[in-house]
Amino acid sequence: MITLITFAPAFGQPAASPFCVKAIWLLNLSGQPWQREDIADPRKMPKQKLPAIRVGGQIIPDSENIRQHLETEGVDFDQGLSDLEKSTSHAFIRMAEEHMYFHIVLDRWGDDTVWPIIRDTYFDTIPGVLRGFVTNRLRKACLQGMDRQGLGRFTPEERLERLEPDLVAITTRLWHGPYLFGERPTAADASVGAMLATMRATPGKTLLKTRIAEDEILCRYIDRCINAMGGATGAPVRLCA
Ligand SMILES: N[C@@H](CCC(=O)N[C@@H](CS)C(=O)NCC(=O)O)C(=O)O
Repeated sequence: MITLITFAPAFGQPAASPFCVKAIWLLNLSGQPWQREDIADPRKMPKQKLPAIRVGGQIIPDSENIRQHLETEGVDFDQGLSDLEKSTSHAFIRMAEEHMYFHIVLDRWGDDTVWPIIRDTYFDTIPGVLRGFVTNRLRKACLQGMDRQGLGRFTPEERLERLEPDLVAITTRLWHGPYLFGERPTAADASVGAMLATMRATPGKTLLKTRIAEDEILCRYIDRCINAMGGATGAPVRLCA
């Protein structure tokens, strides 16, 4: 059986990380039996990140590689999509994972009102006296990374403005169907839906969280994704052939 190595549930989501949520949703869509193993420290993982899966004694890191593994096992996440739709799907996934994701990082790690809640949720296994010291270093490194990436130099208002066209692109597709590519969730929904759900689940009242939480179309889409692909428990459901 596949074991998903993931961060623990947080803020009503099946995992703290949107990439772990995506992996959970892909596993649920695949119909394959799987179990989860929650860990707090990813440093022993091949890419020092989560998610990863353990399968047949091998560890496969990265949600994209997890998707590829499931596809080599015969799962078709994009069943019925044309080549044109598949190329658009690819672009949407990259938009979600290489742009929208960084807005989540800054919202959670950069906002002084949100950070204490994040710290005490993500790092609750670190004893109180050490927690501040360890997490201050981690936060500083994270925000330095975001500064180099560039988005960290934007104000929250500028970030929201930068994100808006992504949200418009998603909403435009949702005018045409319940999921990004029609009547059934596909791989793109696992990525895009997981990012939006994570934005909405962020504690506190940041500009980004409020923007998503007050958007009826996006909220209904997030709820559809959660209902179709696993919900807060990550309980497996069968949707793919
Ligand atoms: N490209 C990776 C990204 C995974 C990723 O960024 N995971 C983050 C959590 S959202 C992580 O494990 N961070 C821990 C760290 O960098 O120390 C995927 O698709 O799985």
